[in-house]
Amino acid sequence: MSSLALINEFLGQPPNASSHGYQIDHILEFCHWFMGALFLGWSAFFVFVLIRFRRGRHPVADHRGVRSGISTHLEFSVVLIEAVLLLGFAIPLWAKRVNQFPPGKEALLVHVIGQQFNWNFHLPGPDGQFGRRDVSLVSNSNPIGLDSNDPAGKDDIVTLGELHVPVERPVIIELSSKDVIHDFFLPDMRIAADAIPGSLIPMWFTPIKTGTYEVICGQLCGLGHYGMKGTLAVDTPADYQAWLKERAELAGGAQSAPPAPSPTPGG
Ligand SMILES: [Cu+2]
Repeated sequence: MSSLALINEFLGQPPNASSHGYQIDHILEFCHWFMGALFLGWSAFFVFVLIRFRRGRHPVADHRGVRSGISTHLEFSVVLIEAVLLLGFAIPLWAKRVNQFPPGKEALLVHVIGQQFNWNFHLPGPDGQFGRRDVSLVSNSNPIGLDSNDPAGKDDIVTLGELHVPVERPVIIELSSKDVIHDFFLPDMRIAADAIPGSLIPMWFTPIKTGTYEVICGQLCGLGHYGMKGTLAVDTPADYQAWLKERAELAGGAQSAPPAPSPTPGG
């Protein structure tokens, strides 16, 4: 077992399935080995000090203090390694992940809307345009408040708890919440971000392995938090097209069906 697989096992992390995930894994791995070395080093130093300055040998404390420069050198090396971690790994990774989004044309844009205790996914459909959403239209049958009078929204795909994306294509997520703070967490893709009511939070990843992955809420958001789960299906391009077609047919079927009775305002 490689040391990286060992750390993943130790942290209970699933194998990485995104293009940037190995960078996260490597920094986690490095930090754990570094902290392990610090722990052993400082523990050994502690034991050494207990013995070296025991009462039997130094019955009276003196005021001269430490003469050797060894602790200064040790402290300096720790600061140096931490500076390398921060400047060499953490800041470049952050800059790449947070400031450099893939070009919009290349990526698949998805709206993710959290609510107690579900994830709603909103895709623009074949026309590539999102329909208008209005909070006053939110109901049990219309969980994201999609405006049925907006032509851009006619072919939109709205799913509850299940998101499909094609493999090897960047996915940009625009995250929001209808009620409280949630956290959209895709452990296999090594991304997570808080969904904050009133804010649109962008995040992105590129899935590199097909399969079905878990979507979880990473922020305690109420009594049903434990059940706030969904699935992310990473499909081959052909499977993804088939899924889109299936959803479009479903949406078409729903449109030809008689409209569901809606509560009359003030009634
Ligand atoms: Cu939640």
